[in-house]
Amino acid sequence: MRGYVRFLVVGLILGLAIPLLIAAVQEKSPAEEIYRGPMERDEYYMFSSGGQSGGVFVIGLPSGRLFMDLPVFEPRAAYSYAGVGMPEREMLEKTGGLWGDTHHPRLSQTGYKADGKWLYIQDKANTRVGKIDLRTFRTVLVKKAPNIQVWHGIALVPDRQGNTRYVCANGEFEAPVPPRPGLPGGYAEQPIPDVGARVPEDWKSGVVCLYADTLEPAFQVLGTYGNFDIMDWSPSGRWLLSNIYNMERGANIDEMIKAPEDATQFLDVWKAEEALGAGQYTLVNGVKVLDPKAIPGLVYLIPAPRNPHGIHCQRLDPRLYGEAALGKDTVCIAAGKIVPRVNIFDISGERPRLVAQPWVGLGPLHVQYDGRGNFYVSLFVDSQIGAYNIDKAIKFPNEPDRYTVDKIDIHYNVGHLSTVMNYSTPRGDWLLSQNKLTKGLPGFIPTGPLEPEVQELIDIRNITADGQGKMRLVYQFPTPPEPHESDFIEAEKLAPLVWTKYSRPYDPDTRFVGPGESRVVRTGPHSVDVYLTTVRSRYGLDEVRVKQGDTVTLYLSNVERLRDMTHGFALQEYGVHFAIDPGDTKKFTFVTDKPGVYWFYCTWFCSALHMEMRARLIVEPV
Ligand code: CUK
Ligand code: CUA
Ligand code: CA
Repeated sequence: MRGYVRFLVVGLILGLAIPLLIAAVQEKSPAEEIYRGPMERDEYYMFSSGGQSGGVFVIGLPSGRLFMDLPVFEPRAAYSYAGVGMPEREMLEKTGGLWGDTHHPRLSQTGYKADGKWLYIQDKANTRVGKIDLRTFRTVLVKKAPNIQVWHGIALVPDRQGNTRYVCANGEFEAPVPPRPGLPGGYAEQPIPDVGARVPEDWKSGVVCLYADTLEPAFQVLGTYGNFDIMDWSPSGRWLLSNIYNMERGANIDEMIKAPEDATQFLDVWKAEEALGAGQYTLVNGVKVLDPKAIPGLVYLIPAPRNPHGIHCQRLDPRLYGEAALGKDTVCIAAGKIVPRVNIFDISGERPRLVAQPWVGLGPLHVQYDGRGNFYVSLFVDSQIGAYNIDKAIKFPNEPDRYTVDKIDIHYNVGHLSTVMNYSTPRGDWLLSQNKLTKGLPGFIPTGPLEPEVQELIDIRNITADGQGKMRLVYQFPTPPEPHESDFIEAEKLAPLVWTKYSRPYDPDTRFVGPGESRVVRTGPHSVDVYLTTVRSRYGLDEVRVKQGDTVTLYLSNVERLRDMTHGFALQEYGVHFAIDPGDTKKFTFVTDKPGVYWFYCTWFCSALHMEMRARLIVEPV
């Protein structure tokens, strides 16, 4: 009898334990990994540049769900951004225009970690940068960078405590500095030089750093030695790295790819700060410009693979970042578009040095890290991503079989690749392949000759610290054109910082209109101020009476207290449309040049009586 009980008990235990053991060993299916069901939140916010869309896509990872098409350099009525007559529009018009070409988003950091306060993104074409307040997900500042033409690479250089201090730019194209008034390029009095195959000797390109809070220029280091492309900062904040192509100074592609090598510039930020303190600068256009020839050790140029593109540094645990603790793990890797090799730089010493040049595959563009000792390279021509072990690549740079961990096919032609949290503390879980060409991908429904971009989510958790294991493609999701790169923050960190309602308007001169304060005030023979509230389901006035030829300044306050209770304001014939979030006040100016009666109405479906939420603008003829 006892034996029978024991048999039963053992049988029961085994019966329960074996399926559990099997479940624990079995990998989750891709669907289980990425699917977020109803009421299930993503683990990360991913901020992906919008490229030609001129803004930033806010995407949840790992699900790939698109949450917001955040406008920065383009107006967008849905988000009440930069409509005709609004102050944000003036900010855009003054700095270059109503479109952008955004490539590299970066999140501000406190103590070397993404802090969820600010997001920065450059506009390559118009040489400017936008600053986004992550409490409201709205662009609050746009500034043009001085003395350069075309802002490509970006870096957020921290102070010695790891707090974001500078937003630095690579000015890519050569131009006369300072730009002189008159003809484009500044040649008002002198003849315009015949550029031919070479750019003129005195045309410059280089680096400018702005203070991250105000976006006012801090210092600039210009050169006459090529085109400054991608940029990164070393974890300690000491080195600012720029990849430079076209050391040949060619003005056409044949010349630009002639020389066997180009260069990576290492700019010593701490030395730059010393030189600024010692007054070793000249003012150009009001900007403090440091001359690398006059300040020894300010920049080092190290030969890089021909026509390099990506330069990216490994970031590990922030506690290791103190200057003294910079160890052998401090590597930065540059990729060369034409040479199928990457340069591994060791930046732990007083001067950066090249330690290895391993072969990786065709068309290497960008490099990322998993924080466990491996690096990943996007191979545009091979349409692959390669994983390589850092230590082994340094020890055996001519034995790819020893340091290559794995390669995975992507679809197709990857540009950037992004490991989660790569610019703060890499998680080593997901790798995004941000592909350039979809080429009729079988799984995507066609959308005309232009297809959406495809992002591929790759599981890298199985790649070990000693360089073993396989990558696994788990998901493909479309994005509007054209993400270049992404930056990440934990959802649990950022979500609590996001405001549920506004506590102040964008424009500090804008006055909040409280409940019961709606009114029309004539301020002059041809000017009228209109104060108006919105709340479900009516505007504060049923009719607004003005005269033909009046300049109307409209202050519109949303007095709702409930998160997400946004209202709209669309006025036909006057081209007015904006949205207004809870607690916010919008200021808007227009001229009543057309007499008549115009209904204005709410464009956000806010209540069961949303259709009825409208009122009249009466423009009396004179
Ligand atoms: S660049 Cu787009 S693939 Cu502007 Cu970062 Cu390399
Ligand atoms: Cu307010 Cu619809
Ligand atoms: Ca070259």
